Amino acid sequence: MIDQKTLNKYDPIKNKAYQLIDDEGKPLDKTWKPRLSNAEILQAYKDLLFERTADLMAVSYQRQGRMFTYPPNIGQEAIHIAAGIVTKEQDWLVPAFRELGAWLAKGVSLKELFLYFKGNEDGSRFEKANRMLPIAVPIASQFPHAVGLGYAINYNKEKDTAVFAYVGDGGTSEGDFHEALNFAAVWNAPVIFIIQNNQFAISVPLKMQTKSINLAIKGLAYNIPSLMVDGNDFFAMHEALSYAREQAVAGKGPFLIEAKTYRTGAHTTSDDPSKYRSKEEEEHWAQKDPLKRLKGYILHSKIDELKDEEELIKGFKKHIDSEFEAAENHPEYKVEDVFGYMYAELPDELKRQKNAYENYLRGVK
Ligand SMILES: Cc1ncc(C[n+]2csc(CCOP(=O)(O)OP(=O)(O)O)c2C)c(N)n1
Ligand SMILES: [Mg+2]
Repeated sequence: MIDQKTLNKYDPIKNKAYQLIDDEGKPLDKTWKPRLSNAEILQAYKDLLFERTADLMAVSYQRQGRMFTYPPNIGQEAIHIAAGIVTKEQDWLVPAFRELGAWLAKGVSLKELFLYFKGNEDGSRFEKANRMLPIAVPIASQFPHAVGLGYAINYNKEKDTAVFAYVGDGGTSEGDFHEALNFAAVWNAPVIFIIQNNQFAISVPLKMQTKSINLAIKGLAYNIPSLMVDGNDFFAMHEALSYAREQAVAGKGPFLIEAKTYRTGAHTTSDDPSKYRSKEEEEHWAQKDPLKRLKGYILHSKIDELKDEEELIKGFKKHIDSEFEAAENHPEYKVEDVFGYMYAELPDELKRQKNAYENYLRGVK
């Protein structure tokens, strides 16, 4: 359990990440017991496996030319699944663009996900996801919105409600990040800021992004309790997020978590990371893979032998394919919808683009 003593021990100035299991999934402290039941742990593992399977298939659909782009989540799943468990129906989810498992837990369908990355705005409708903002590609622009929601929760005296807001390591260099943290603290807004520090902003490594010793330390300047957590350790993330939410809904204001992780895949399907990072680095982080570590824990502690994994993946793939088919069979958006709603009268340049696109669709050169 996290308490004030833990927060002191892991004061960001000490630059030590909060961690509960090692790279093999063995608890660092033998007396530690998870706050989740064995059945919940097993379900979490299946959810991690599902996110990974869906994510790999999404990359594959894009490679087949059936989707425009996609930002892979591989390597960051422990953060998403832990957050999915902690986030309640009445909580707000304020996404960036790389938290697939957390979206699914909120009720986003894979069909919607695929439609979004096929450029169809119906993918942003989130019909079953209560209280979730749209995916935010403009880096860190979502953070002030998260604080506004936190302010509203206080203003409306909503009980047992918090905001979970995501940003990347690159996003911490944006003004929006700092403005949001400042006002969240001033307004005592119940916002849990989650920085997914996956070591890169496209090709820019963390050391070129900041001179700070870590990213959690940025919260301290705004007097926000902050914790650097091993983001590939499912249990450490679950503990940290649970504590952060308990504090937020108890009226203690915002909390910041730096989840230290690694973007195992490319930035998006348009990127080739072999141009800017080494095999050694990738191998170092592969040892810390979140799925491998949780699997290790389940096997060591004899929760399950995970014998039906292949069957499970087969079933997942069938479901994922059927969701993709549903996205492909969804009505196409009209060209008018792309150009129609910004200007009363279309400027000449956009008229030219619309015309060129219509000709392209008609096959006219
Ligand atoms: C305001 C803004 N500037 C630049 C970009 C282009 N861009 C897209 S993703 C990205 C890097 C983001 O890195 P990080 O915040 O670490 O998130 P990650 O992609 O690693 O999850 C950049 C610069 C953008 N989308 N928005
Ligand atoms: Mg990053």
